[in-house]
Amino acid sequence: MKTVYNPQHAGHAATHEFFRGRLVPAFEIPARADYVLKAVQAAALGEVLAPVDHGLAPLERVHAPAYLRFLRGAHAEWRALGGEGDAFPAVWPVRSLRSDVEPQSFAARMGLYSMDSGTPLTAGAWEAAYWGAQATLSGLEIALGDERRAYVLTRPPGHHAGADFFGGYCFINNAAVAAQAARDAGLQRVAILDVDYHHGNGTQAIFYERADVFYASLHGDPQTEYPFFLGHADERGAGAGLGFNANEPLAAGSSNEAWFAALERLLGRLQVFAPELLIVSLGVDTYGGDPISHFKLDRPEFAALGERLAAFGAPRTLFLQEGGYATEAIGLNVVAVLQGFERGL
Ligand code: OKP
Ligand code: ZN
Repeated sequence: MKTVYNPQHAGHAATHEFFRGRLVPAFEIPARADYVLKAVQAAALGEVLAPVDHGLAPLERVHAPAYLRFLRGAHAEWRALGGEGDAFPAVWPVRSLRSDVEPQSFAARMGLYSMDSGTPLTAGAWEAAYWGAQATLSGLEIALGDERRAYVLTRPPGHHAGADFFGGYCFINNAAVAAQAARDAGLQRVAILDVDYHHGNGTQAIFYERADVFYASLHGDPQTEYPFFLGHADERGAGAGLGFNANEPLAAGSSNEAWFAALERLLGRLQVFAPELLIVSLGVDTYGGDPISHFKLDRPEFAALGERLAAFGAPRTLFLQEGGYATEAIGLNVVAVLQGFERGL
């Protein structure tokens, strides 16, 4: 399988993030992608390619242009105000406050365009996220061609980012950009299977009222796990999209048996949908050793996941890197999935 690697990820390098009101060492760090790249090369998974620039238009198909404009200039604005280091939001337009007027204040716009304080907006965030989306579009082209599959190695992740907000370490929703670009390329039915420990609230929200993109996710129950405010089992889509969203929340600490049973339920739903392209939001924070998550998958389970996805038999499959914070283990866990997939083909 070919890998498209986003080298610009390294410019997004937060040292700290907010957690329980304190600055703690950041979890979403450049070393994550470095370890995966090393593992991909050591396993001789296949060619590693650089992203091709597809411009801003495919991002604007998913994200509000005003949000993208803000994001691109945000860190420069922060610096111009005398800000040092990374920028963090601190105030949000919650219920009864207005979010239809863009305030002048930078602090206010940080809140308008975000969902949490746990996502440092670094000097390199825009370039990293922009080129991550370009790597995603480049991977999509490979998957839509003779290869039929590809892996996109990028960070920051994307699945928490909504049409007009960042959060959960995410700025641009790569899975959504890929799904929309596939639709624009003429595919009729696209499925996104999100196996990251966390529910992909951004991806779900972007396609919630659409029948052409099926979002399916198994994740830590939002009653106790981030992102807390979305990802429940009763979220099945709305309007034309009713029946095209499926969530399998699992209690923190759930067994591997429970995890694979939930995976089977989702794949059963997707089999009926018969997608022409399967996009896998591949977070490996389901690993037993992950420092911020509470499932128990290990190498054999990651390999079994890959094999199962091959057996699913989608005509085309695009793997996108999402979470995974046991830094040194991420590479081996990701490669286990991808090699399992290749074996299962
Ligand atoms: C992003 B992805 C831990 C706080 C957790 C957000 C988690 C985002 C996970 N200090 N905050 O889904 O892997
Ligand atoms: Zn995650």
